[in-house]
Amino acid sequence: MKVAIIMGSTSDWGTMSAAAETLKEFGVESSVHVISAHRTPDLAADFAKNAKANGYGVIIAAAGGAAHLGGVLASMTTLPIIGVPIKSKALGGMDSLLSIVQMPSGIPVATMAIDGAKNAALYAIHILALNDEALSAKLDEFRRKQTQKVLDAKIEF
Ligand code: RP5
Repeated sequence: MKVAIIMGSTSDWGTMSAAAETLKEFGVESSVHVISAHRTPDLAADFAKNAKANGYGVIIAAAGGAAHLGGVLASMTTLPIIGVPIKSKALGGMDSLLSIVQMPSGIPVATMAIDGAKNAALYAIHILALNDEALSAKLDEFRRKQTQKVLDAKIEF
């Protein structure tokens, strides 16, 4: 299954390219879309309603400011939505974070850290790995290498 990376603006790509890179490293097919909940609401609805039928398994939704993109998409699909709050100019991303994390009961959106693009991709991979043993093995190997890197770290002083 594919992962959709949806961003509210092209200006989010500098942050979200890390998600695309991580998915690529794991061999997970993804596509990137600029869809805004407020600037292109019809497109947002169309994408969410057809995402499952179009072969997507997870949607990553990144937005800044009043970041309602993830919630809007989640209202129209039962695919898991992973929200990435983009660091905003005015409030440093706190507005984005709170807009995503405080979803009212009934329509969940998994919320990553501010600018947490890489973890969004990893979380999507975790979800897809539930039904994909080869992908699950890749995650194990990723963790093994990550652990080894910490164990090998030397502090020079
Ligand atoms: C949101 O507004 C986008 O997700 C972006 O993070 C923020 C600013 O967008 P631009 O004004 O840069 O297009 O919709």
